[in-house]
Amino acid sequence: MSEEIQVMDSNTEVLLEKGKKDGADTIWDRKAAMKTPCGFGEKGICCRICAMGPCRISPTKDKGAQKGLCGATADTIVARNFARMVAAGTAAHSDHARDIAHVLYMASEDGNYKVKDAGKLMNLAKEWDIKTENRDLYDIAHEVAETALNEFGKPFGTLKFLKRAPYQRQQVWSEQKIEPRAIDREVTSLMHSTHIGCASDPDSIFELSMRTALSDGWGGSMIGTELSDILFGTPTACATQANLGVIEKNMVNILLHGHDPSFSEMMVYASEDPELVKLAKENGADGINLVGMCCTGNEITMRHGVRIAGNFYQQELAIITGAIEAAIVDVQCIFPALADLSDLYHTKFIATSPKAKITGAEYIEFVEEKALETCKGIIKEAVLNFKNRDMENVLIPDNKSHANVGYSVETIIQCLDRVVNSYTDEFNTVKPLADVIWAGVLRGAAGIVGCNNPKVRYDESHITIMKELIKNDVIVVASGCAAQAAAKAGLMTMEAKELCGRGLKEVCERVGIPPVLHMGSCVDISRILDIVSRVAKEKDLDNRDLPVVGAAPEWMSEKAVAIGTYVVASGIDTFLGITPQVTGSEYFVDLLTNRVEENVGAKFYFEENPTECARKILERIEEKREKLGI
Ligand code: WCC
Ligand code: FE2
Repeated sequence: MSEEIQVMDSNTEVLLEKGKKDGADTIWDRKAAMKTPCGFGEKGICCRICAMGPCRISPTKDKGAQKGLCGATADTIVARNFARMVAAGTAAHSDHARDIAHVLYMASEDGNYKVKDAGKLMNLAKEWDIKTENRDLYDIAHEVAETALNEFGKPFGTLKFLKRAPYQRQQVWSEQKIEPRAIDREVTSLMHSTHIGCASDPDSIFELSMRTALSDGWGGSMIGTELSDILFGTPTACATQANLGVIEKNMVNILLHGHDPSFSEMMVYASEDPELVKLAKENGADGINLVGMCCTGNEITMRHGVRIAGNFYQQELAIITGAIEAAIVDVQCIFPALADLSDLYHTKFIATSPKAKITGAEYIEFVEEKALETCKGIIKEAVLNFKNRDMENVLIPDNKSHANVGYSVETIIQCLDRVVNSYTDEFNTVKPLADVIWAGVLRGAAGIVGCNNPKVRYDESHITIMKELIKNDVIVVASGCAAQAAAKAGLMTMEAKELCGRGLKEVCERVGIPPVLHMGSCVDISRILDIVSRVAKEKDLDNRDLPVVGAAPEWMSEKAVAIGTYVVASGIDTFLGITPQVTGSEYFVDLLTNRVEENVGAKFYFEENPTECARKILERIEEKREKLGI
């Protein structure tokens, strides 16, 4: 397998070489041009919240400025900067979810958007006390959508999904006063508290950050996942392929990159339109090849098996192949650099969201009311662009791996049902999973998520940690760009069981699953919260008691800061492979990596060395097992 990583690397090298020849400017060039990052920013001690500054706190104690003009210390400034990352991350996930809720609100029997998973809709309606008997399916859908939309701004009460957590966890939240109320309220409130002259107590700022982050994990993200499943179908196990080799030489290649499945789903349908396929053939191509990147890639591979071109760091490399007719994006994780890069090739770079207009990109607004029509128009542009491709300047690496994806909680439970002893056990529960963990066949579970970050070698931290864990009988669930790293490295195949310890290997064989399970996009980390909570409830325990961890080995985005914070606040230790910009305050570092455990039963670990990180994860898992006496 390590050979595979090297092959992946050589692909990257080859494309970078080509890029250089073509005059491309990539993230690696820009990183080199950036030289040493700003030391104050890196430590989180630059404050530009008001216009008296920017104020920079001297990193050396007793020398230079120790306070900003208002008197804010490094502890306050670091905490506020961290909090504002949480607020932005929560806003991004949740605003995505709000759009999905609006789409569910407009769904109809004869419209572009329909309810695909009526069972899931009914379950959610019941959970939310919405009447279902003798009611039209779409009436119910609309009321569910409206209820979800109210979660963003309701004036009273706390978020509905909090009740999905084990009651012990709900108690922790209540005691700590971090139960999130309405989602928008938490984001707004945190922005208010971190305004000049408001909160300065770092402990309090972090508590408020946890409350806001929880409104992401158990609010926005969970709404995003649930409603997407209702609209587009709950993912089921399916086969796909991953890596740049999925780009096809003789096809119209359309790269879909971004996040919102109401857009990408419609693109999948539109790409199957016989008229457009015919047009592609008339233009000399063999057909239309849709490939995905980042979370959009995850959404459409989970539900349709659409192949994954790559993860975050590969967005430029895909265009450098010279074989992408159109790179189409909506929101989040899109390099503005793609505009200039596309200009070097025939690639059309098309932005579609009013929330993310991009300088230099063509703009075709995606309007949900005319979803299919808009998508067909966009695909037509791509098809007509095929003739402009310079065939001489195409380089598609052939590397691609097989992967089995689509492991929603429902699908995992279905797989587990295969091993249920029907005389003694119940179907449709996570009990078999809890049982194998308790028996020690599996030592525990790890959720490995997040981005790529040029501070470390792409995908290497993800893969090193995953391989080390599965070797030691820790099952891995993955989402986001970490999941795509696993897919590319072949860790999502059935054959990957050969890399596992004896226990996990047996589980993979008997349950028929790969050792690393693709659970979806970044908002789908809510699925991970869901399954962990189900296991905890099965054993009448809190999440904090379970031998499970979260890890974001190569994270970079504000969304990841929100995620890490809600995972910790949910009672699950979180290992960060990139140290966040907080080291300017020893006090705040100690809070995140130590003291917070007293309050919520979990903490952050910062560990940049992946082998060491895996070792610490295993150690922590064993510690939890020991406490449980298992
Ligand atoms: Ni989620 Fe990170 Fe990928 Fe973007 S798509 S790059 S936040 S992991
Ligand atoms: Fe994402």
